[in-house]
Order: sequence, then C-alpha cells, then structure tokens
Amino acid sequence: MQQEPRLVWLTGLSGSGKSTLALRLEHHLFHLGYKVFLLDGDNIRNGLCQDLGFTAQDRKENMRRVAEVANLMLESGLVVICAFISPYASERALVKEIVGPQRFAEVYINCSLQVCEQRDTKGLYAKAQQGLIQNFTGISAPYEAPQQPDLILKTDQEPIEDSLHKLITFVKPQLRL
Ligand code: GGZ
Repeated sequence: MQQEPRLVWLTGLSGSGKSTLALRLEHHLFHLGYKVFLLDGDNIRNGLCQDLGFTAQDRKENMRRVAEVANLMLESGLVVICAFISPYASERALVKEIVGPQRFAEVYINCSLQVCEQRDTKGLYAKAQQGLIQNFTGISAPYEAPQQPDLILKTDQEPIEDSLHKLITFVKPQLRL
C-alpha cells in the first residue's frame, strides 16, 4: 500500500490513556495494511533509554533519542506512533523540528490529574504522593499542556471507544499518498 510517512505523537499524563489509544490505533492501521510502528515507554525505556531516569535533563534526552529513532523510521516510509508523557513543550517542539513539521501531528490526551490519580492502575500516584517516587509528573514534576495541539482527546469525559474513533478519523486521511 502507498503510504505517507507520519509521526503521530501522543502526549499526556501517566494514566491518561496514551498507551491504550496508541496500541489500538496501531492495530487498526496494521489491519488496514499500513506499515506502522509504536514507540512507547515499554520498548524504549527498557532498552535504548534504560540509562535514563525522570529528571528534566533525562526526559529531554529521552525525547531526543526517540525523535531520532522515529526520524529513521519515517525515512524508511513507516507510520510511527509515539506515546510518551513528554511533559515539556520545548522538547515536543524539538521532536517536531527533528522529524519535520509537516510529518508531525501532536495529539493531546487530555485527562485531568484528579481522574488519573483516581485510576492509578499501577499505584504510582500513591507512591509519588508518599514521596517514594521522585519527579513524578503532575505531583512533583511539571506537565506543560500543549497550547495548539492538532487534536485533543478528553479521555476523562468520553468512553475510550469515542476517543479512538476520533483519533482514527483524524489520522487516516493524512496517511494516503
Ligand atoms: C512519570 C514515571 C515516573 C516519573 C516512572 N514520572 O504510567 P506508566 O508509568 O506506565 O507511564 C509512565 C512512564 C513515563 O515514561 P515516559 O518515557 O513516557 O516519560 S517522559 O516522556 O516524561 O520521558 C510511568 C513511569 O514511566 N514512570 N517514574 N517519575 N512517569
């Protein structure tokens, strides 16, 4: 299938639904015949970036490496989906610069901190509140919400299926040559 290389960048708090939406989008596009690859904390922080933590400096380096890898994948013609908290606006701008603005789409997974804390599926927010995890986004480290994202998905106000539908509807027209 002829396809346009694109980087779909999902940013949002831990527990906002980034990984779920990214995985569902990847499966959807794969079954349509697109060549697509998902980069997220699971396959990046366990390998390429296993030396990095969560200080501002380490997060920036995490973004830089992800952007360079994504760029190589784009060069090979892939559709790349990235799901990272990516809390700093300047680092998201750097990613956009590295891969080329016309190939980059920023999707803000907008879920309130309150709802993310309530979900706390991995118990990380509770640990961060107790001071057992340092530099935790939303608790002891900042999250700079995108000012002009290409798409906003309010995962605390609609079922995940609705957000997924909006995401697919947004992405698909951009992938055809
Ligand atoms: C934020 C942390 C932290 C701290 C561990 N702050 O919900 P998760 O568990 O599965 O996803 C989070 C993941 C964030 O990694 P990213 O590479 O996306 O972060 S960034 O873009 O800011 O570089 C969370 C877990 O790692 N985690 N410690 N202190 N999230």
